[in-house]
Amino acid sequence: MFKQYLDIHPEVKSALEEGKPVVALESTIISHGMPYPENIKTARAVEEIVRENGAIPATIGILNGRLKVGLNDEELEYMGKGDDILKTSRRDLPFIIAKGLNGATTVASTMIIASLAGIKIFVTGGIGGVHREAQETFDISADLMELATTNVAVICAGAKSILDIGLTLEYLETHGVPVVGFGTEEFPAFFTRKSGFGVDYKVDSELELAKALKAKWDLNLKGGVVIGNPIPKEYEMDYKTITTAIEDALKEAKEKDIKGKETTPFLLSKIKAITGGKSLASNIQLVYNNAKVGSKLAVELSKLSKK
Ligand code: PSU
Ligand code: MN
Repeated sequence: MFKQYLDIHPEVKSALEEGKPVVALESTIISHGMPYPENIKTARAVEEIVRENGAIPATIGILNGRLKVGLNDEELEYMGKGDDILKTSRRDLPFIIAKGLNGATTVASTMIIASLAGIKIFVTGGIGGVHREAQETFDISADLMELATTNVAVICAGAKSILDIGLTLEYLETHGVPVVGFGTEEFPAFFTRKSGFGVDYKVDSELELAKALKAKWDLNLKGGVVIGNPIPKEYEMDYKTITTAIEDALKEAKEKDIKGKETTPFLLSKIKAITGGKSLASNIQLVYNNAKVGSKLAVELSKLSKK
């Protein structure tokens, strides 16, 4: 039934049929998270890193209402360049399809589409979460609900402190979503390795992670896992610089009354402008680092699944 909406790239399709490791990648980070042309350059490099580490990349997005699992060169370019690419989360999917529109998928909708295609591992930069002052605004990303229900593991560099990281972790705990640190006891804060908040489990190898994922899903414990992989030290941002930038961005968002789906893209582009592009360089590097871990994890998981 759902297959009629999916266009799975032939290379991805045969990899999935043969039980080879496949890694899903999102497109909101391309269309709304980074400027052109760095976005496309990064997206291509990430796909290359996935290949170098033994897996097949499947960048997910929506073109003319079709759910694309794996984009060709031209399609990827359009995701980064087109001016009619709508940020698409769970609630938007049916309408983007019905209207035949173009959509960039968020963590939530990428998880949904990956899961429909049979992909278990998804690499991105950062997840959405509970925004600061959510007590007043009710702004909680649909990414969190998705993690509670959809069986896909998300490798990220943690959550940006544009969010209330503490409340984000509480929400995940309530919904039974494990939060894991890859080689760390502390949940990373995207631009920095530390957030001041601990993880549920520190895991030191991709194999150990793969075993935990297999056990979770063998036991029918539905939902995803958040794997926090800290940005490499050499690309980490100065704590004070990034904290000030985030605070300034939040202040401006409030003044301009930015709301709903515009909030996250607004904050991301403000932070980039305030840091003079430094944050973009870090952002790119942390995604590369996540692609490495995610691909190795996909390789281990596919080996375990064959046993
Ligand atoms: N956080 C980042 N970079 C991003 C996003 C979040 O550091 O690009 C994107 C992801 O696609 C994520 C989405 O799923 O923003 C969350 O948006 P919202 O807060 O509106 O749910
Ligand atoms: Mn929101």
